[in-house]
Amino acid sequence: MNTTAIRFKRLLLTGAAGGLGRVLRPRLKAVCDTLRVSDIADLGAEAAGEEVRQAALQDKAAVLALLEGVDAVVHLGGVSTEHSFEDIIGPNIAGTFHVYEGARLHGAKRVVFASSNHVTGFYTQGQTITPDMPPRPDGYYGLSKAFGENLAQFYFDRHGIETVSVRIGSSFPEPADRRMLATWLSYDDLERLVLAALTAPVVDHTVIFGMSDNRLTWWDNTAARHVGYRPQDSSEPFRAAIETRQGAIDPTQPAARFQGGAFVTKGPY
Ligand code: 15L
Repeated sequence: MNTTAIRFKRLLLTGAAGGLGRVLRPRLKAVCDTLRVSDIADLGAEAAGEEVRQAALQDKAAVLALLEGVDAVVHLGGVSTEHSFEDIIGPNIAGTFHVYEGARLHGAKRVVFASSNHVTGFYTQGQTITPDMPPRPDGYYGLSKAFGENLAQFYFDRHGIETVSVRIGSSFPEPADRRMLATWLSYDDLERLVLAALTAPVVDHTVIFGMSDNRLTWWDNTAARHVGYRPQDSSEPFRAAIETRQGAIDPTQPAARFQGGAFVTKGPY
């Protein structure tokens, strides 16, 4: 479904073996001569036009080498749900630093950073928020993503590396519950968003929400327009089935009160 004419010489996709990495791998391959894919997990066979590089994000030398000869990075890698701080610090804190250091040393000009709605998970579902409101992380995972956004700002201000930090909502084949009626991001819209973020002429450091054109929303995504992202999907066609399946929910429960849903009480602590 990609229609962009712009082709990159070499893109790097981190976290390529993860849920969204597997979705984006073939779609990004279509817009570049070479797609370098990386993950700590097995990446399978190297397809034509791919370079497969297994690496741990906490391994600085390995990550710096990943950035060699790369035009732009789609950084999805790292721990993607709530874990102990000790489990998160290596991949998400040190790892994201290594990606930016690699970009700086090897001249990569732009990063699309997979941030998360859990940066602002402690805003209530009754609020509409904008990306410039203060972070209210709902756990160590959300905190690590807030750190990544700050890192992106720093590397833009100090080194001119541009980033679109995408606070991804819930990107799955379909919205699975009532919360995801607001947070859902279809895979096709994910692709549209990442391509827009890679190809917009100027982005500085922009923070946007990764959401489809959902009728119910807690996020003012005006900032996404200047990146050129126009979502085309919506959670609305799934509403009736979700409401029948899930029934009524108790609005006093934290998972129903806060935007981060069940994440606000998750964790090994
Ligand atoms: C995330 O950041 C997670 O990576 C994903 O697994 C989902 O749980 C999503 O947030 C969500 O909030 O639904």
